[in-house]
Amino acid sequence: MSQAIEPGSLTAIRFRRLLLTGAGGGLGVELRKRLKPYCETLRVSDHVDIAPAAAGEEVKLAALQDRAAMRSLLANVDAVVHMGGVSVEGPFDPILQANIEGAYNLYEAARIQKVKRVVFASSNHVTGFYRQDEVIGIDDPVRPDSLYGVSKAFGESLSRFYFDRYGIETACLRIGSSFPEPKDRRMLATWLSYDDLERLVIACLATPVLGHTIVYGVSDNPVTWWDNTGARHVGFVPHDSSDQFRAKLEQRQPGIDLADPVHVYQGGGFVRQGPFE
Ligand code: 15L
Repeated sequence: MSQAIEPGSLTAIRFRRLLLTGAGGGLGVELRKRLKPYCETLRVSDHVDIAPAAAGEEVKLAALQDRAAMRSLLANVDAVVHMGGVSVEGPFDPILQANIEGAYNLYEAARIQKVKRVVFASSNHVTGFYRQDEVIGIDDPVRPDSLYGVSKAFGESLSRFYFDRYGIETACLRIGSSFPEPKDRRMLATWLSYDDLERLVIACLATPVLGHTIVYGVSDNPVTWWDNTGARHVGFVPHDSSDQFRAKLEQRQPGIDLADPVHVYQGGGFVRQGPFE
């Protein structure tokens, strides 16, 4: 089923019930609209209030660190798109609760409720301490650039364990910069359009044999640091490119100071945040 996937198209893929966590976050709000056509019921969740249920939706509030709530959240779902958790660098405790304990609770709930596929929002910050003059593949060792990146590396490792031990398939999406358009020159390399985000998530849900895989979430940008060759079985083919924004961003940011680690490492600004204690 890895045919070309057009955003918004009703393909052969149709789930009975999909769960989207983090539905109130930036990408969650976007995916909430976009996943709906692919399922009979979209269960959406967050730990804070989100927009009420529309037709074909169920809203369930649950904190990721609440093990019992997570267990009931995953009941009767075919697959999970896990966008929940802390999505930026910051103090350790919230990251510990949402991204580390939360990931454990999610996978334990998946095991107990017999959910067999998860699309896990990881991040490019798992490998943010590679340099911008390196092109890395999905099997290169992790080099997190932040506590946040470390927590996502934990989620990737945990999901690997749940695949090897219990057969729960996961795609770890090392999402680049998914915004309506790239905001700075770094994002010319890391940008993932919303349409390509949808293509990526649907490809991961639709591919017949997913296994456990890492895939960089990035559009078809001319400059790239990430090689997804090892994840070709997912069938993700990005269509968009950051090139249309290049002139504007180069004009806005004409010089790059290579003495600044922000411009040397793939993780950009994340590499010099903290410490927080
Ligand atoms: C991320 O992981 C963040 O969630 C997002 O806010 C962006 O900062 C992105 O990485 C990025 O690297 O641009």
